[in-house]
Amino acid sequence: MKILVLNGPNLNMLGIREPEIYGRTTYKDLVDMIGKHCAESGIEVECKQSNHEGDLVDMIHQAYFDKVDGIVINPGAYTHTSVALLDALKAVQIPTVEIHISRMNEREAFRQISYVSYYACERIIGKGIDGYIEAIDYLVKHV
Ligand code: CA2
Repeated sequence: MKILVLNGPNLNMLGIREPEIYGRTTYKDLVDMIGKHCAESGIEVECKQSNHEGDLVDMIHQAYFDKVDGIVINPGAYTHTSVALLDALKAVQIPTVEIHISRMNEREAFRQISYVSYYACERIIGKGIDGYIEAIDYLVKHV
């Protein structure tokens, strides 16, 4: 089983700013945690992050050519704006779990829309960084 974990804009800043919303775990800690969990579970995993919408689209396309079995995506702010990410996911037809660290449903009105949710087979919201592990395990169980 091969999984791609994709993080969008500003998530490279995890643990550095706004710890009251996103916690104190850094992006490197997150990648290490995911790597450890996947190694223990015999899952091949790659973690990628970009602050650029087109790069994220390219990474989703590449997942198709790399024969990735499942995608875990936190699109960051592109969650609320990007039809391009939704279309890329629809194009590659790879099972995808959407994850958000914060309880975005309880935040500003503009965070209530998620374009990616129109494709995602599961959504994990507000469970902190543990949500990434839950998302991976969901894919392992259902794909
Ligand atoms: O809760 C989430 O995971 C979000 O996807 C995070 C996005 C936000 O735009 C979404 O509404 C919800 C923002 C990511 C910003 O990450 C930062 C991390 C640390 C410091 C500053 C920003």
